[in-house]
Amino acid sequence: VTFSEDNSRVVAELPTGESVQVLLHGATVISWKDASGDEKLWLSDAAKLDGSKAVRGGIPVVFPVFGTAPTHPQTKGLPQHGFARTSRWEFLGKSTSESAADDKASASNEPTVKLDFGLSSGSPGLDPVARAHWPFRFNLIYSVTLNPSSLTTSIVATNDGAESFECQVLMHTYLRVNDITKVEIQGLSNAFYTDKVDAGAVKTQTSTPFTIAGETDRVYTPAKEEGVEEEAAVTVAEQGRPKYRVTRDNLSNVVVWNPWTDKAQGMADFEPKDGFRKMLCVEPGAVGAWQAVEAGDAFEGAQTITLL
Ligand code: TA6
Repeated sequence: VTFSEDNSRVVAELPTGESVQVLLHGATVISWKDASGDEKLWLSDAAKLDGSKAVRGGIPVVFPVFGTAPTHPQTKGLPQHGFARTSRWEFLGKSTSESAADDKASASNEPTVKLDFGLSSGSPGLDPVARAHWPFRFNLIYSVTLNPSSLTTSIVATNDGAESFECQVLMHTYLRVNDITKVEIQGLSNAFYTDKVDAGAVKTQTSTPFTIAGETDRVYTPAKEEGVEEEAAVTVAEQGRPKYRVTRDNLSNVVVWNPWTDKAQGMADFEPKDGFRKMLCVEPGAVGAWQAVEAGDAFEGAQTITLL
């Protein structure tokens, strides 16, 4: 694994050629490439990478609130999507397994690199809005794990204080696609969703194939298959060929978002303006309900995006 770190980002490349780039601002994954250098994440040409605002693209980390919660006493003072994506995280280190020798233990036999990032109530880089409006003692560990076929991002949110807090967690992944009009989203049929375009109406995903032909902003709560522990997978196919499989661990919701023309027009950092044709947000999260974290306890959640 080749590895480089400067004061703004961490870059890691596997011996097989895959790479990942993580900005310390927001611990935002801003690039994930396969062995041929093909970029898997969408990043706006006008994305701010200087820490002045949340990154438009890649995988912003949403914590402790998804959207805004004006009637929620603990988080009503926070900006949209909370403060994790606008704080400067610390790089805690990396662990790799790259040669077959190392892999004797793991059956995968694949080179892997894991990058760990931390943010806590005591972090110098914590967005001041957190101290002012969310005065809980917390610690976040965010891990980014790359192997030749997948990228996993996981978060552990620990309550280091004496009083419990409630939080929401989401990984706001901007997947790159070639042409959104040729994309189909599979695995959500019959799933309930709250439609944020249609003023929060609760609906059931019935139209199959699920394609995107306009502004789409839906919070899904996919049903768990009878007796099956893990969450149902969501597959993104393009021109009939499966491209990404998104699996979730302890994240019961999936947000599907595409801003389409007007919303893209309205975002200053969304460039090019027709870039919505090249992206689809599939966002695993725990956002349908508040996750209570008791003193000393932790909430853990993860997503894995597998290249198909
Ligand atoms: O994830 C969907 C969403 O909540 C949309 O409603 C839209 O607001 C999007 O997030 C982007 O939010 P941002 O604060 O990054 O502009």
